[in-house]
Amino acid sequence: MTAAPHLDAVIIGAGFSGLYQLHCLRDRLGLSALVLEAGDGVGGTWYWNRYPGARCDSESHSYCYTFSKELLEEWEWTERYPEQPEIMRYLNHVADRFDLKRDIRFGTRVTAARFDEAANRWTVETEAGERLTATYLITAVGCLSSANVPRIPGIESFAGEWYHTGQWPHGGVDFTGKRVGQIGTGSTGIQAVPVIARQAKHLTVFQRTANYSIPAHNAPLTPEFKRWVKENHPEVRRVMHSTPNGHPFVIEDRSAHDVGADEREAIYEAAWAKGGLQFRAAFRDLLVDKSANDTAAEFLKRKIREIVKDPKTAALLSDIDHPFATKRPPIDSNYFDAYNRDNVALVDVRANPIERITPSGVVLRDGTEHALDVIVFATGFDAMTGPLLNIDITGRDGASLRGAWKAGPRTYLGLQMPGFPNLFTVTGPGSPSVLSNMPVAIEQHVEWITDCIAHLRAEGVTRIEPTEEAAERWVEHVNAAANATLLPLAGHSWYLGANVPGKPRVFMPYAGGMARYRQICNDVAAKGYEGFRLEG
Ligand code: NA7
Repeated sequence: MTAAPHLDAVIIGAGFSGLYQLHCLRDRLGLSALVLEAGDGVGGTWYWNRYPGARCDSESHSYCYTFSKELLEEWEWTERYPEQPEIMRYLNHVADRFDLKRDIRFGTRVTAARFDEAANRWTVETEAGERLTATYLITAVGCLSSANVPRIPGIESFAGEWYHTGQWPHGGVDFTGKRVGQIGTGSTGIQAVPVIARQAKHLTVFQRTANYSIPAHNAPLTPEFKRWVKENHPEVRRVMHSTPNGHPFVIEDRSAHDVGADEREAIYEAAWAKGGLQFRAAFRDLLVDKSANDTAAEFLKRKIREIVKDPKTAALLSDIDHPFATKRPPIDSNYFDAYNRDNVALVDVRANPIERITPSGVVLRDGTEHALDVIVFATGFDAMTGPLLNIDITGRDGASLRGAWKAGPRTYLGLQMPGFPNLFTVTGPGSPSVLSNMPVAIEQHVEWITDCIAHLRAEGVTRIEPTEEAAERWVEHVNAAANATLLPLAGHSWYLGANVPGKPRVFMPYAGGMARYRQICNDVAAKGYEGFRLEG
């Protein structure tokens, strides 16, 4: 038997994280590195999420890499929020510009990874049965890449077509003349509804949890703005690095209680008119003080009632059971307006859940049947842990990651796990990840991992893994950071794993803020990788 090919590093995933990680390890450190990617192209989450209306909620000038001045200067976004095809063009441009594709193996799904203690290396196995070994294994698998299709009885009997938004057919779906049912009203569902409604004969939206949404006010970028971005990218980057969410705007340093009712209303109106995630930054205490949050929640619920003409539909859409922004706040392009169309109907599946799917449609608990030609599952993801646990990862002493995370993810800094030496997770659970503008979180992780590996090699260290105590303390800190906010009040959010039956309820992302997190990671490195055990 010939020995498995050996590399310094294997990276799993060719999205934002994997591409930059490859560039850093190969072109900065001179290591041999290979990316294994299940898709047939780069893009990660964006490669798969091709549903109608798929668009990023971060503003385009902040949804990009900042490591290369030349890249910042040559790339030009067209709209305020980049649409999926434009993000794909961007990532392909990056991959080509830095000549990354020659070290990416597409169509290659990693199924298992095992740490070989004697050889001090990882053996990675692919679906095709191929084996590779690597000194460092870096997962760049994304946080929202494992589609959650609810197990509704009878789904296999459905005579029409059904699709999950995160596994959308590359050729698109033609809804013309079709009766479409969409399950789910998260960020994805809210983007898809108006677009599907324009094409379908009829759209029925099955809503379990009503959601807030802020208008995106998407529009082409003006030449003046594009020029401003090019001239000011160091400043844009500085702001993104200074804020808790990694966005290019600062959170106003005022409480919702510092101003009178009229002034507060005017502030919310201005934020609504501006649109986007920036609404959340109108006051500093919206995510920590329930009564402050109530003022925003009331404003947004009122807006829904003003937009939606049918009072029953408006009441259902505005009957929101969680504080504003405690679930990921969607932003939209005419979502609520879509319910004013004659061909769109809203069905409450909180009071009357979906019981089964038949060959001809969806049946609710009370026996009501909705005849459908197409079902769209905008039902989200087995977030953060799902993509990692889909790989059968075995660390030291034969311990599996699935076993180690039985009660929920345990990491140190969201970067490493005790018992899994030389395995790094980009934007893993316990890091700011989904609470941050992703490219900011990704660049920080990739750069930290790269510096760490450079340090290990310079010092002749062959193994790095966190101590149990460091992971324990970090998990406590992640919990404390979440509990200092209102975020845990949304008991059914995917941040808590509550959207997947049987998944442990643990608040997964680090809510202490990206800027603070960056400082913690820098301090850990400056103190000789405090909390990690370095051997060799
Ligand atoms: P989300 O935010 O998890 O939304 C999923 C939606 O699907 C949400 O409304 C769920 O209701 C609903 N859902 C899930 N399962 C069911 C069943 N069985 N029946 C009815 N409704 C169901 O996923 P998205 O894709 O929208 O967004 C994910 C992230 O991508 C987003 O936050 C951005 O960061 C980008 P629930 O609220 O659980 O009651």
